[in-house]
Formats: sequence, C-alpha cells, structure tokens
Amino acid sequence: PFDVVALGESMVTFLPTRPGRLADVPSFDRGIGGAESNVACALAAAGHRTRWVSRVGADGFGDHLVAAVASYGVDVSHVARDPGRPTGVYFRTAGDRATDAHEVAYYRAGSAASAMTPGNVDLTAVRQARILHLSGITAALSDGCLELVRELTAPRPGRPLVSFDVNHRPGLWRDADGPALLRDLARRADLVFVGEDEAWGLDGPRAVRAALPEPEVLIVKQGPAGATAFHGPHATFVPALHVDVVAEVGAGDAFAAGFLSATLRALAVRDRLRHGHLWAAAALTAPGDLVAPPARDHADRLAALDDGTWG
Ligand code: KDG
Repeated sequence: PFDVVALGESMVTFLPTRPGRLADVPSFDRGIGGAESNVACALAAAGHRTRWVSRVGADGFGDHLVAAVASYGVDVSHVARDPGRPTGVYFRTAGDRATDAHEVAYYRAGSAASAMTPGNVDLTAVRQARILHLSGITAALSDGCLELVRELTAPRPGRPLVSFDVNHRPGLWRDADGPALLRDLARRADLVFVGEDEAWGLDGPRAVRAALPEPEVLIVKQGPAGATAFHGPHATFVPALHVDVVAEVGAGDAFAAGFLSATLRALAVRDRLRHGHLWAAAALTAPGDLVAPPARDHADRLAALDDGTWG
C-alpha cells in the first residue's frame, strides 16, 4: 500500500504578480492548490509513497494539475478526467499585512471534482493506504462529495488510519449546517487537525478535546501560539516558530504533512508537532499554496534543538 492516499479537489491557482485588490491587479502567476494534493505533494517530496485521487476536467488546466502533482512524485493513476465538466480554478491575494484580509475568488462550482461520488471514484484505490487523508473541503463541494467522505470515514474492517483536516471554508458551504457536519465527520476519524478559529466557537484546546473525544489523536492548532496534540490521556503543547509571514495559505496543509511524515516515521508526539511547525514555517514564508518541505536531516536537526527554540 501507499504510505498516504489523499483525496480531494485541486485547482489551478492565480496569484497577483504585485500587491493589491483583485479589482486592480492586472496579471497573475499560475500555481496549483488544493488542500489534500498539497499534503500529498509535500509528503512525496519528503520521500513518502503517496497517491492523490480526484477528478479533473479534460482540459488544459486538468493537464497542468495532473502533471504538476505528478512532478512531486505523487501517483496520479486514479485521477479521472471528466469531459463534461471543467477543472476548478481560483484567484486570491496574498493578504494585507496590517489587516490580514485577503480575497479569494473560487471558480469551482460544477467542477469535475465536485461531481465525485462513491459511485465514480475507485474506493479500493483510495483505501490502499496506511493513512487516508481527507478534509472538510470535500464535504462542502456537493451532496455526492459529502456522501463520499461519509463512505470513506465509515467504520469498516481493515480501514486505513483516517486523517481529517477540518478545513472549514465558510465561502463553500451553501447552508448553515457546515460546522455540525464537519464535527460529525471529525468524530469518525482517527487523527484530526482543527484550527482554534474553526473549532465550533469552543474556548481553548481542552474544550475542543471534550467535544471531540473519539479521535485517537486530535491536534488543535492555535495560530502563531503553537499547537496541542491530545493523544489518549495525554496533551502535548509545542509552541510555533516565529517567522515573517508572507502568506498563510497552505500552512495548515504543510503542518498536517509534517505531522503525518513524523507519524509515519514513528517519532514521538512532541517531534511530530515540531515537524508540523517546521514544515508550516516553510509554507508561511513563501507566497504559493504549495511549498516543498525542509530537507529531512535539516528538519531533524532543527527539531532536536534544545536551545530555547521550542520554548
Ligand atoms: O489549504 C490551502 C487551500 O485552501 C488551497 O490550496 C485551496 O483547497 C483549497 C481550497 O479549497 O480552499
């Protein structure tokens, strides 16, 4: 099996070539994004065997996405092409440093990936994994996608370890049910990543754990302060690194990938969190959604520092 299989929608991304509002910026650089393929690409770049499962249009953007993800060493043999629907794209600004406000314009409604269902995705190929990585974004895309996430998180013998990043994207949910649905899905996973700012209005990591007791490992990300992992009866907090943030988008995916990489290497929970922060720091200091992770020996040396770096 693969170390990690990730399933979800990816998009071609367009980032302004200079600061400003979408209304004003005249030109954009092309990149790729998509929370789950970001995780797959980062893990593959770090030497883990990974597969990304999805659907894209039979169009040029679909060609680009598949080729770009494959270039990281990710298996794309189960990315289907849909001749009747387009590949999603999106535009975003990096954000205003002072106000942290950034604009996101999705063009993904009716996309090939949003038409995924348990019937048109090869579920056997998805389950050929030690870890199956999913996110709440997929649940928001359509009824068929929600059904697919429900199917993949349902208890069954031999199920891979299910990793679920809540990734609440308010702009994608069509009604007010989003948060409740995401909570139900998170409770079915083995390993959950959730940001404090998307944690159902709960106050602090312990309150989040009390509301989500089921997952074997629950990671509550506390923004620039750090992250707490709850595992069995234990709670481990590791402060984040201080970096000059260029763009926050993609940092959560990098954190998840770093944590999963260290999990696959059977490192201690404290070191899983440290690797999460190190990979996130790489993403925070680069403009795109998807950034290569730090080299393993370099990250291992940084994770082992005992000089106050880690509080
Ligand atoms: O996590 C980063 C993602 O938000 C970005 O790459 C695009 O998947 C994406 C989304 O749906 O917002």
